[in-house]
Amino acid sequence: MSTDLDIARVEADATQALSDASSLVDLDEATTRVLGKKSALNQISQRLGSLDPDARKEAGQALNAARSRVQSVAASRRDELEAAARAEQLAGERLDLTETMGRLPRGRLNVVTQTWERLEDVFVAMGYIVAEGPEVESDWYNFTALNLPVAHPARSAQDSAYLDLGEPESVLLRTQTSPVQIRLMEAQKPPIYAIMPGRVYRRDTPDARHNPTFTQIEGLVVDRGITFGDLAGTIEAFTNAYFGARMHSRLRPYYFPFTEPSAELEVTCVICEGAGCRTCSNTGWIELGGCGMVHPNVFRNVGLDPEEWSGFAFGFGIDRLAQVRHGIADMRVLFQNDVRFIEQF
Ligand code: 2NM
Repeated sequence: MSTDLDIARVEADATQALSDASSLVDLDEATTRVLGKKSALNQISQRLGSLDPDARKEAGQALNAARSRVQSVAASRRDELEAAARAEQLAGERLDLTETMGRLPRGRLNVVTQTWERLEDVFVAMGYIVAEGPEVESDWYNFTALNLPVAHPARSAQDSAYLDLGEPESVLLRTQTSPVQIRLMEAQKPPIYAIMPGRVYRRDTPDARHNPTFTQIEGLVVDRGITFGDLAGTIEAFTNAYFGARMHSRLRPYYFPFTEPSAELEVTCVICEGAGCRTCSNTGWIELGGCGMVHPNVFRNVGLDPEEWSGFAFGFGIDRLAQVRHGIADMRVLFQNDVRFIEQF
């Protein structure tokens, strides 16, 4: 029998059958047919036993070589068909979104939120953590712990929004984010390097420079040996990081019950860069907030020894900062949700 010829023909037929398979199901069938138990290749293999040893060896090698070539044809045809099936599946699952694109206007963050996030970035880069706390506060956290005397005008129902809860005038919407600092000092031992951004509430009549609800960012540092120089340096570093290296800060004596000494915090006018203009009333400086060294009574109120720890705190309005930075004449537009305004940022 002419085994060589048989092998060559069977291999050619098998290769053809595999190449002709046009789907994975076809290919499975063809593979069983050309490589399985009842395949022509297998039948030749069974017939080898009747050959004499030399011829058997030679034909056996030829048969094995042919089988492995057929196997690799089957494998590469499988790769091709699988890739084609995957491409077809992806094409079928494709969603046509062209109708929605360009039609739904893209939303954006309010300019106050953008300012808030930029401020967080600047302080986080300086190693500060961001702390948050409740907006409904007790008289203790909002005033008493901060060394505000019982008769302080800020406590009056005229300035603060008290809730009809518990004892009269004992629960209110926080008027500043400082209560978060009290909570932080109670909760963790110094060193503390933290900022507290958040919404605060005062009973103001809205005008160009005031909203009864506004956002504030305060900072607190408590460590050993912190000085007023550290405070001034930190404020200057912040001013350079946020406004740019050409802008500077200055501190002017002021009074807050929770800090001693206290200072008003001003930065170079962003409009005229210090030359003097209407926005800065010709002073070259814009008032942003306040700061000071944490009052010893505040430390005592949270159980810290003022002989061991010292620190500084600062606070400024986020809305005011956005107003100054973007030259917004009237603050009320920040919350009127007029898209013509919102779209500009
Ligand atoms: C400001 C200005 C100055 C302040 C002080 C404290 C605390 F808790 F350490 F006493 N918190 N915040 C502070 C000091 C806030 O905002 C204009």
